[in-house]
Amino acid sequence: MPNDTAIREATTVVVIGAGPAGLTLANLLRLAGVGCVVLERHGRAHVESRQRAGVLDYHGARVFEEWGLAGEILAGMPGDGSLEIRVDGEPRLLDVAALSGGRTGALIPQQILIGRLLNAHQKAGADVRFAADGVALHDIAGPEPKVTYRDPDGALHEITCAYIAGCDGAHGASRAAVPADALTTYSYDHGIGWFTILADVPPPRHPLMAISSHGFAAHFARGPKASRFYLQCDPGADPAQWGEERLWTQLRLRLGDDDLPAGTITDKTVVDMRSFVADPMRHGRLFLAGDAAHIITPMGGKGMNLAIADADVLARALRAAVHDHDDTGLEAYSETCLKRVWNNQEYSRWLTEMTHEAGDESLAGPFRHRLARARLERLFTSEAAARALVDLMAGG
Ligand code: RFL
Repeated sequence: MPNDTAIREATTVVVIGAGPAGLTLANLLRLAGVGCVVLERHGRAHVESRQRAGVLDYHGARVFEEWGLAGEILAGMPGDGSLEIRVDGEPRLLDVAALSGGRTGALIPQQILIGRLLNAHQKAGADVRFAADGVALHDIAGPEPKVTYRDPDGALHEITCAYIAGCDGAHGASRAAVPADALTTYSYDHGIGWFTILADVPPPRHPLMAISSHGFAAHFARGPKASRFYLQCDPGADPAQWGEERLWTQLRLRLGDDDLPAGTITDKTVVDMRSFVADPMRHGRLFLAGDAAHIITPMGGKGMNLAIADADVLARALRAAVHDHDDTGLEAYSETCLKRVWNNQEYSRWLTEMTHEAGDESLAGPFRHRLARARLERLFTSEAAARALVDLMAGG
């Protein structure tokens, strides 16, 4: 622990990280009457401008409905009623709303969700501290854990609490505070890269995945005037090698759309498709949630949704522990969340395999290429197969 004099404070839960997991949890704890302080490394403007995910699945939307937050968080956001899978330029539509019996989610860009969660929380006078430097966890296995950090003026704070929620993403301080021998970790490299851009291009009519021998591509809405595009590429590819001309040419080719307009590109990244799971998601009084505990590839759009689902389970468990001295929810937290995490890892892997191997034959060879094509075809010839897919899309 740092040895200069600290400003000593106390709360029930310290939430580390103001991403989807941390801000959902903080809002739910506020509604549950459980005191908490949120510590975020970055400034508010940075947190509110990070554009990543864009689909809240049915289960995620239900979380906000069940806690009475849907009006504030989801107002005006369109639904995601259909999915287009374009195969060799031929559009094929899955009516997700009909197949799922109306269990659809909402198209909401991650940064809008974050802004709304922050507004809802701060309007109620809640405590979110930005630019918290050097956040460190202490005594996490004991009865009275502490979290220290420096505020933007350099003052050291020490917050004593009953529980810590580690919601600080894949590279945060929380998971790193757990002794290595107390966690089993599982990693998988899918051997595929996704070159992704955000661009000022009108969104597609429906979320769109395109499969062809030129490689996988996808086009998703990110608000009324912006789109996120994904293109399969070599893992570790250098974004500098994807000049604008190559990019738009490849997108038009892979999406089978010669008329796709080129818009201003506002972000360019290469994502290597990797998965990671830490088990258990708890150590003593520290509970990990969201990307701090598990990373899933963007295929299937589940990263943000798993973060929200963890926050819901943790908020309910903490409410019971704090108000009713009932620890059963906390005891079950890790197992409950990991069941969902593995189910979604399998979904993401299954979808990755099918959509990539059905395209470029050189990826996994001609035999698997044909297996993937058969799997794909089944979605349009077997209602049971299509329903199985939309059931996973709904989440839960
Ligand atoms: P986040 O969003 O990373 O938030 C963690 C927060 O913790 C802060 N932090 C710290 N604060 C204090 N002290 C420290 N030591 C700290 N270290 C970190 C960070 O500044 C941050 O504010 O994790 P969280 O809340 O678990 O949420 C996870 C989701 O954000 C993530 O799963 C998704 O963004 C993943 N993802 C996608 N998910 C989807 O559901 N659908 C998508 O389409 C989708 N597309 C994407 C994505 C992720 C991408 N990235 C990360 C490359 C597209 C991209 C490009």
